[in-house]
Amino acid sequence: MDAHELITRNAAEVVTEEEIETLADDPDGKRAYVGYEPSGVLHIGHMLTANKLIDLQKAGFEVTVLLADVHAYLNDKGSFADIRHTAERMRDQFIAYGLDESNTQFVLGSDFQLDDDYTLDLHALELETTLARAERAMAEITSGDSVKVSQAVYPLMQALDIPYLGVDLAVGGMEQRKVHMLARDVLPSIDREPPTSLHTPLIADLGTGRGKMSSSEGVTISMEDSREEIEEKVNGAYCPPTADPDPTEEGTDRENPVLQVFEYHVFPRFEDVVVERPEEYGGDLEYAAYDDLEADLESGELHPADAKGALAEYLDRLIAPGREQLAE
Ligand code: IYR
Repeated sequence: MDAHELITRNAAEVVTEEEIETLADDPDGKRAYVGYEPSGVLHIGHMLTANKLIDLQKAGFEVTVLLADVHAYLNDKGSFADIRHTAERMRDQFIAYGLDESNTQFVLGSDFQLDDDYTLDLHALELETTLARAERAMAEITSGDSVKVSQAVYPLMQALDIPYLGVDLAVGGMEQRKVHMLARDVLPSIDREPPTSLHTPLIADLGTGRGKMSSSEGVTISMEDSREEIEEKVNGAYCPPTADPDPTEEGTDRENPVLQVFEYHVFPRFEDVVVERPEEYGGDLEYAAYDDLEADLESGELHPADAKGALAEYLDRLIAPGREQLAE
């Protein structure tokens, strides 16, 4: 796989394609980052962008993980001391998950976001941005009904992180896209380059195939799950024998989360995926590419129950190192 393919595979969008091509052609010195609000333990949402960071490392990027403690504080995730503690635990889990330690820089937001220069630049961006625009940028990041001033400051700090970390590429889930668009618009006002960004798709809730999988509601997979819990969650997952279930007039309102997890979590991390089956049901199936597995599920060659059995096995393999790390 060439650098461009590694960078863009499984991305929902890149902004812009031309800028990504230039980065792909750049042989060295390129840097990418993702920021995470430290809260709870690593879950499947964090793992999706971490997979992209692993792709980017293979494509020659140096990677920064921002443990965004100040952002978590602004987003009402608890006391600053507790958030700090969670950030330390998260770092170890990312390494256990497979980020190349020699090529990953972990940075705490509070290491630079409280500096004088940063604060003055932040105030300059505040002058450039309407409250309505900041609020729109946060629509898919916060759930609270009443907007606090802290939530208006938050996206401007996220924009400012990009030049302060000196990165060429900002990575995040699709829910981050409006913050990155805001960054493109406002950073030139303080003589900074508009940043390039890449967004990963949102995965539907495992139980229903609707909405988005998150740790706060519905069924998700986290580093704390035991093998048995993973099996239970995957066995209960919504998995019709098609990738495109329940099309309605307005479009498709349900996804097949089992297939999505195969596509975005399993295939990027394993060369071959084996679905074990007893001889009497046709024996094991082996897949080198996601599309073949999807086609077999649609044709009926692969039964959803067998697909789920394999999914639980591979998820367990991905999670086991982090689970062991947490137990230490
Ligand atoms: N908004 C992210 C956290 C975050 C991301 C980046 I990229 C930053 O520079 C700072 C914070 C979230 O929703 O988790």
